[in-house]
Amino acid sequence: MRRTFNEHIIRRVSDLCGSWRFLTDPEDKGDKLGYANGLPEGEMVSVPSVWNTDLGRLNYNGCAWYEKTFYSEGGTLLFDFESVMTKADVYLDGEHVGEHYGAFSEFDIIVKDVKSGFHTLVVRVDSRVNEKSIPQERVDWFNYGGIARDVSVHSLEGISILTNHIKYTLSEDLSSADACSELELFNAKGEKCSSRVVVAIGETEIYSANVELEAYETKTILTPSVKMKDISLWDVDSPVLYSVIANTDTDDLIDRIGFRHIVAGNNQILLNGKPIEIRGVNRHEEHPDWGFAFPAHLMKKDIDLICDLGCNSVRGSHYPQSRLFVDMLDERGILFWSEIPIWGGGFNEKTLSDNDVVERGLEMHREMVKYYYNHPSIIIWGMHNEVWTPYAPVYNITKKYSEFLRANGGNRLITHATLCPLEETTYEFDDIICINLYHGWYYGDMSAWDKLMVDLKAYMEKTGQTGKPVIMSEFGAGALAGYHQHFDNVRWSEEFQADLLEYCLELFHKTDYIHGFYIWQFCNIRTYHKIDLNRVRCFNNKGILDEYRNPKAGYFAVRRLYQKFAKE
Ligand code: ADA
Repeated sequence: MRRTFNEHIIRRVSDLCGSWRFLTDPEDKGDKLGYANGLPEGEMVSVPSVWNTDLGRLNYNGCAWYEKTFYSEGGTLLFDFESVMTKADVYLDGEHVGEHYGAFSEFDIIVKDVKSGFHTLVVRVDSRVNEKSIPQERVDWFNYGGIARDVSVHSLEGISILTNHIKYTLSEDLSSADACSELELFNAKGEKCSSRVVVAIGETEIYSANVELEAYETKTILTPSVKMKDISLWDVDSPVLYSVIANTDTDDLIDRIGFRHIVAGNNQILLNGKPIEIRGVNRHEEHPDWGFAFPAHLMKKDIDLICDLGCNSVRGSHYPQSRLFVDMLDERGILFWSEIPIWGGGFNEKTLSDNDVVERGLEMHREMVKYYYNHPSIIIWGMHNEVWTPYAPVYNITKKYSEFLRANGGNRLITHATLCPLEETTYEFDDIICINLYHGWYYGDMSAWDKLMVDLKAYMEKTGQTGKPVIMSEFGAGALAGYHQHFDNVRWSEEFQADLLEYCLELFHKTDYIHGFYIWQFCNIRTYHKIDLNRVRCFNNKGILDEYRNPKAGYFAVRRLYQKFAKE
């Protein structure tokens, strides 16, 4: 498990990253051939990785098998997978022990009664897309396949802690918090078992009690609230984090929280009671050499660049990004928008009416909340991106997802990114209105932005949304790195992109009901070769950095304005 700190001191955890045997299965016959018991052949690859960045495999889309041998003293084991792209079937010593769908969601699989000795873990990975997939085939990023984030195996003994969400309410003056813990406990023993369970936030013990569970029972406990006085807030200029340690007699789980409050309304976004303007970028967690198996040192570099730009926020477009990255944002006081990969352009009305797809989306929200709940940097949950909201079923989906997030998502703003701001039917479910538009690039000229500022205000009044803060969540233009022009309006030049971004940022910044902006996009990304939107080189070239993080003129234009706005 890659975090910036150790999650366990008591629990025995073995890292399963490193060399795995790997075999592609283009005809999908591995099941019949018994690959689940062990691969007959294969090359050694390094996990985490995606296979498409290997020589000759860029466009391989299908099944592949991974095998790893490991030693365990046995008992109850928990296998933690941070990201398998996209469908995973997991086999232990030939037995199917679990499966998971969804490229960017972490999941774990518990296996009981494992014998002591060497074991073979086999994972069948299927990257193919069908009519029930999230995202759909038509998407503006590359559909990589592989085991893209870390894998580990944990020995669970006695009463074990599966999750620990710290819930708190701040006093009006923000100096104290009523905090409690929602603990998911599991008895890893095949007989009744009891243990003392203790939870502490920093130096303050907020819970200590004996808990008894039946054999293999899972139980969720909401502990009583405890007042914590004189707390330090987590804020952008002072990101104070508290350790959270949960212990049983045989297990532990360590995490961190930050106390902060976010609210939107009355034409402002207030972080810890103070108005804030969001200065952000959209970031894919992708690199041409590693795909989605993104190295830690590059995460730090991305954040250094994001800070250098003068940003105070990142939108994790369009899926949950590594928790390691979010840990780094927690530590550096950068606000984060986390969303699931419902990328509207690929979804037609029929798919959006399909109950399996809707439930799959809900499950992705559940997983996002489960693993990311404690991160203070996450201030926004995104439900979907550019789904065509005038479609009838979208109203119900948005209602369903917003109800789930409101009930379970903690103190966060809920939104979706729309591309039809003047036809929207679902603003009522949002705390902030988020708009993706490409005037001056795909359609319209720059004056269309000025007109939008007027029309949107009128539409919000008409639909009863006045006072809800607006964020411009995507806008931008393609630029080929190194292509320069003296003349105005030469598409694909770095100057064209820089001019468009400057125009937009200055306009949005002076518009009273707009409270933030996320540039599309931080850096170029590799994309789906069939997407019909001028993807020169098969990349989306709207990055203000190229895909290797070299700056274009747009980077310096944005930096000049963001740093200026930050000082105002
Ligand atoms: C959309 C979408 C992005 C990207 C962008 C573009 O707004 O949300 O993922 O595809 O358009 O570059 O066209």
